[in-house]
Parts: sequence; structure tokens; C-alpha cells
Amino acid sequence: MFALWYLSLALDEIRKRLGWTSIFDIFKSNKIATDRAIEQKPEPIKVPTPKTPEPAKPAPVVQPEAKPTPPPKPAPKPDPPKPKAESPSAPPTAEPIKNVTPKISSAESMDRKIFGASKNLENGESKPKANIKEATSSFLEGEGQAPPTFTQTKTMTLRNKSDTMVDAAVLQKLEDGFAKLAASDSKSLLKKYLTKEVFDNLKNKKTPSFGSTLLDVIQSGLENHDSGVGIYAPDAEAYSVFSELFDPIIEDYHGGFKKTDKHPARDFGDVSTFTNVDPNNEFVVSTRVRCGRSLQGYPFNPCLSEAQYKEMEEKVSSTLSGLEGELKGKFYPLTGMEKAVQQQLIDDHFLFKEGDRFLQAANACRYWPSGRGIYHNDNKTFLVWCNEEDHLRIISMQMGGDLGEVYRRLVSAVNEIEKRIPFSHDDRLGFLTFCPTNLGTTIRASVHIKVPKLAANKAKLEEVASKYNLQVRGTRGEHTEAEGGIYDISNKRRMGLTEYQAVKEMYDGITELIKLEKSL
Ligand code: ADP
Ligand code: IOM
Repeated sequence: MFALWYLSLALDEIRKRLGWTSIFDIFKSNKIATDRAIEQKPEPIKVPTPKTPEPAKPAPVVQPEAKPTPPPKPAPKPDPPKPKAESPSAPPTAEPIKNVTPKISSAESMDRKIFGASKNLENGESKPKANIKEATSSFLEGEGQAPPTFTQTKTMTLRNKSDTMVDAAVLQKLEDGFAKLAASDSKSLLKKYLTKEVFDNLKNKKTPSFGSTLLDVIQSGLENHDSGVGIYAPDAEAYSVFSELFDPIIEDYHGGFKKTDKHPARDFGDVSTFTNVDPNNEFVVSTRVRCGRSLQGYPFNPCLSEAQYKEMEEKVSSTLSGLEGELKGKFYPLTGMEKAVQQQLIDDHFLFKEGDRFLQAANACRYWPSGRGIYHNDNKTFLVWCNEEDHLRIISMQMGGDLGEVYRRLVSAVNEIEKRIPFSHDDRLGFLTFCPTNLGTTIRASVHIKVPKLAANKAKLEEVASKYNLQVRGTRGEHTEAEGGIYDISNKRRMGLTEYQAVKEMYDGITELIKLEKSL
């Protein structure tokens, strides 16, 4: 008996060494397979698994000084593949909302208002998230339109604890950029308010839905030390997550709009009250009033995919094609527009310029010229810019100083467009825009004006203008110089007052400046 048992053990050992399967093993493996098959019925809904992220590319060093305006990018790069939707039953879990300002109930509620949560959150559609990360990686690569790499897929798992951390390369870029800014003589509001303490408090934060970092917020100002402001909100949640930086900048720019303040309700006032600021045509060359709007359901520039740009352009052009009367016009896409035509429109002050380095550094010019365009009526007194700095810039302008006529046209256009497209609005911040300088009413009412005596000393002109809350720009707009003695003077603040009051501020201030010019 003992010998038999010993023999069976020896045989089993030989079988194992030779790799043969015993009858028992065959039975055992069949049973596991059967059990698995039983367990797998009914089959659960399969959620596509994101591909393994590619490794991040090394970050080049921030350019300390302003670079010359680069030439426009020739052709749009292909649209990044859309990230696959996550499980429909699992809406994104936002980071705990510790950083929101008291007036904004929560980042999520803000997001719901702004991005049409019914579309992006409740359906588990994570499409826009990919692009903010891509934006950051593009900046790290020093290239505005880099193809999506690891960051695109990485955002799909943003809810994973480790993915809420800011990448080491981004942190390094932030530290380098901050050190250079701190050592610079930049006059930007970014430099003024990004103290070491604020920097350290914010450098590890990310917005819950888009994963936007402090770098996404400040990269334009880090690259362009000559910025007036230097920060943008890559997505609307950035206004609350990075409020420690946005709030003081907003307060400074908008003349005292505090973090505890609430922007008043929209009020265009009595449009018939404004008259001609320069009835004798002595000083004012032309008058313009514009406002900005963001389409509900879409994030800001750095988070948009090329497909979204195109979709928005289509929405805007088809909506505007329904306008009648003096607003009736045509939409002209930038894609395919002859260079000579484009340049003429820019030279005539109708169209936005191309290759704005401030916007490029903020990742706002990706896929250019895709999705960009201009709508205008026949005599170019009513215009709409599509997808430049903001989704929409609605503009009314004409030669001379008849502010009443210009404002009345703007108000009727905005009212007509608002009947057709819903815009993003926040209870505290008013209409939401990419740049904090444009929040609230988003109104910039300006004149192109010649005041040679006052302008003999540019610093003096700016000093007098600021007394009336006015801002002086060059002839071709922001960041340009005056040509032929023509300045662009407009209301500076847009928050904490109504639309009517913003325009009145320009009207009153220009009236004073003209009086002063006459007295010299
Ligand atoms: P905004 O931020 O209001 O869009 P920009 O400073 O970028 O303004 O200027 C955009 C264009 O509008 C520029 O070509 C500028 O010359 C033009 N512009 C601004 N104000 C006037 C005006 N009162 N008359 C004519 N063109 C104007
Ligand atoms: N609105 C934006 N173009 N501007 C304020 C940029 C800046 O100077 O920082």
C-alpha cells in the first residue's frame, strides 16, 4: 500500500515536470470557465477604456520677454479625436468645492449654468475636458496647435485622485514663469496681484470639469510681460477656483467691484437719451459700442475642439441669417477669405486682427481660422465677430459721433440675437467672458477721436482720461499705437454698473475731454 502511494506520488511529479495536465486539472479549468460564463450573464454595458496615456513632453522654458507677433498659422491642424464618453450612469465627480467664492453657490452649479450641464455633465459627455489639458500641453511644447498627446486621454480619468494633481512639468513651468515675472518690471495686474502667497495657494489647484491649472490662467501674462492684465479664464469654473487671483484683479480693473459685490441686472436704459458727442464733427472720427457674449453649452477658447468651433460658427451664421431690416447681412467665414479682403476689413476697423500674441499665449487661437468669421450688414454699421477672443462680439459702429444711433442699433441687435441664442450668465459676475476685463455688461463704448492738444502729452491724456474712468487705446485697438493722432477712448469698467451707465460713462467723459481740448 505504502509502495503504491509512493509510486503515484513519483508519477505525479514526473507528470508535472513534463507539463502534462491531469484529468482533475482539466475538470477544474472547465469548471472555472463555466462559472465565469455563468457570472458574466447578463453582460454589463461595456464602457470603452481610455488608451494608456503617452508620456508628457519636456517643458521648454518660458520666454521672459514679449515676442514679436508671430505670423498667422497657415492651416488648422486636424481636430483631436473626441474622448470617449464615460459611463452614462456615472456623472463626473467634481473636486470638493473648497475654493469657490461665497457668492457662487458651487462650482458645479456654475458649471451647470454655464456649460449646459444637461448636455455635458448629465450625459456623461466628457468631450471638452480633453482640450484644456491639451492646451496646457501645447503651451509646454511652446506650440499653439500641437496635436493631442497624453493629456487628452488623461483628462478622461480626471476624477481619479492622482489625476487631480498638477503635473510636475506644469509646476516647474509655473515656478520658472513666476520667478521671471517677479523679477521683471511688468506693469500687468497679474504681476501686481500674484504674490508668492497667492501663487503657492493656487499652483496645485485645478478646475473640476476641465482640469484647468493656474498655468492655463496666467500663461499669457507669463509670456507677455507687457500685458495690461495677463490672465484669462480657460473655463468659467476658473473664476471660482482661482478667485484669490481673479477677485483682486476684477476689483482693480472694474474700479472697485468687490468679491462680495453682485453685478446688477441687465439694463440698457432709455436708448433715446444719448445724443451726438460731437455735433460739429470737430473731434470724433467714429463711434462704436460692442458687447461680448458666450454661447451656453460651450467652454471658452482654450477648451474648444475644432469640431465645436465649426459647430458654433454654423449656429451663429444660421441664427444671424434670420435678422431683418438694418441688421440684415451676411456671414463671412475666415476660412477661405481672401487675404486682401481680410486685410481691408482689418484696416477699416471692422475685423479683428490676426496673430494676437496675448491670445495665442492663452491658447485662444487654436485651429485658426476654423470657426472664426464675421457677419455684417451692407453698410457695415452692424457687425458680429465669431470666435475671436469671445464666442461673440456684437458691434454697432458708424462714422461721426452719433452715440445715440450707434447705441440704439446695438441694443436692438442684442435683443434680437438673445431671442435666438441662449448666453452664459452668472448671478454675481454678469455675462461671462474669457477675459475678466469683459465680464458684467461686457460693454465697451468708444470713440476714435483727435484731441491734439491733450494728446501732446500721452501720459497727461491717460491721466485725464482715467479721471473719467476712460481708457485710451491706439487706432487699431488694444496694444496698438495712435496713427495720425487718432486715439480710441472708451469706458474702462464694465462691471458693477448697468449697460446704460457704462455707455453714459463714456459719453460724459468724452464730453469733458472735448471741453478740455477746446479750452487749451
Ligand atoms: P474690442 O476689445 O472692443 O473688440 P479692440 O481694441 O480689439 O477692441 O479693437 C477692435 C477694432 O475696433 C480695432 O480695429 C479698432 O480700431 C476698432 N475700433 C474700436 N473703437 C472704434 C471706433 N470708435 N471707431 C472705429 N473703430 C473702432
Ligand atoms: N481683453 C484682453 N485682450 N486684454 C485685457 C489683454 C491684456 O492686456 O491682458
